[in-house]
Parts: sequence; structure tokens; C-alpha cells
Amino acid sequence: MHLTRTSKILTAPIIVTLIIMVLYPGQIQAQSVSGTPKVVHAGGGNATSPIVDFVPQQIGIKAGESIIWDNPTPVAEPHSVTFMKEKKFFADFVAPFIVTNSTEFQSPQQGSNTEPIIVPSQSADSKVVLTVNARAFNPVTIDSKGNVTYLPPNSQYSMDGTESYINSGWLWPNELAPPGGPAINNFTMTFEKAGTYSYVCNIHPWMTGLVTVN
Ligand SMILES: [Cu+2]
Repeated sequence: MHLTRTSKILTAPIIVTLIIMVLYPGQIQAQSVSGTPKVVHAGGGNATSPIVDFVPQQIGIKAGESIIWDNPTPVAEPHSVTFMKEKKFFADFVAPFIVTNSTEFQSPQQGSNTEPIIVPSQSADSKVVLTVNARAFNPVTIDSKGNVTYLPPNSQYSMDGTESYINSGWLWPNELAPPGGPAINNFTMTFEKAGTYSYVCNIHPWMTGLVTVN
């Protein structure tokens, strides 16, 4: 394909942008947050008395602004930032699942001190295993139609206010996430619409926060 000089000049910035998007996908995403996000801490305190609260518990922002939640707790105590339209969307972090009787669970690490909890089921062909619930543990959204979308760790999400469920996933203090799981330590959300939005931690459901968007 032969490009004229003008079209070469016009396409050059697009090509540069595409290369940057491939090399630094997180940075392109980060630019979509307008202004500096306000910080809310999930937890904190010290090693002998960790805080189990959002700090500040209430925060006011303007529509289009963002909040970043982190976890400054000095011990390995996780928290989540979870918005729900209704109580039925509360995701317990351990949940039962039916599997066939022939299903065996083996640890990838020989000799590890692990085993899933298996309880009897109603049917002779199946058993029930209790496992960690991904919708509590991982960053995920459910829209008003019930579509479930998993987000990458340390996500940035823009809330339009119609969502049924938005979860940060378990936010661990830096370097203190358990091995094997996603090492999530922050969550950023942009609030597009004015309103009052309450949220909870799905590990400590009495731990609540409020965002007022004007
Ligand atoms: Cu918590």
C-alpha cells in the first residue's frame, strides 16, 4: 500500500498509540480516570489492633470523580468493597456446589495439608463440595440484566448506577496476599451519576461505607 505524505503524518500517532496500548495496557486505562482519585482505606491500625472499618466511613465526591480503595493493614487481613442493589446479591465467600460422585479433588502439591469440605447431597449420584466463591473473592460486576463480568486484579471500573452488584475482590495489604490467589490490593471506581451509594465488606458485613455523589 502506498501512503501519501499527509496520510503518513496522520497515521503515525495512531500507530504510536497502538504500540503504547500493547506495551502498557494499564497506563492507557489509567488515563481514563479524570483527576486524582480520592483515597479510602479499607482497614488500617497496627499489628496488635487492626482496624476493621472504612476510613473515612463517609465521603462526598462530584459526578465523574473517582475513589481508590486500598488496604493499609499491617497484618494479612483482607477486606472487600462491595456494592449491592439488593441484599440477595450478597456473596458468601464459601459456597456449596454439586459435583458428580466420581469427582476427586487432589492438591497440586503432594503432601500439602489441604482437603475440600465434602458434605452429603440429596442424590446418590452426586456430592456437595464447599469451595471459595469467586464472586466474593474476585473483582466482578453483575449488570441489571444479570450479565456477570470478571475484572482483572486492581481494577478500575466506571459505575453508571444501574449495576446489581460490584465487587472489588478481596483487597490484601501489599505483599500479604496468600499464595495461589490473585494479589489484589486496590480498587478504583468512577461514579458517573449523582446519588448515595452504600457498600459493605463481604468478609466483615458490619463494615460499611457510604459515597455521596453530587
Ligand atoms: Cu472487611
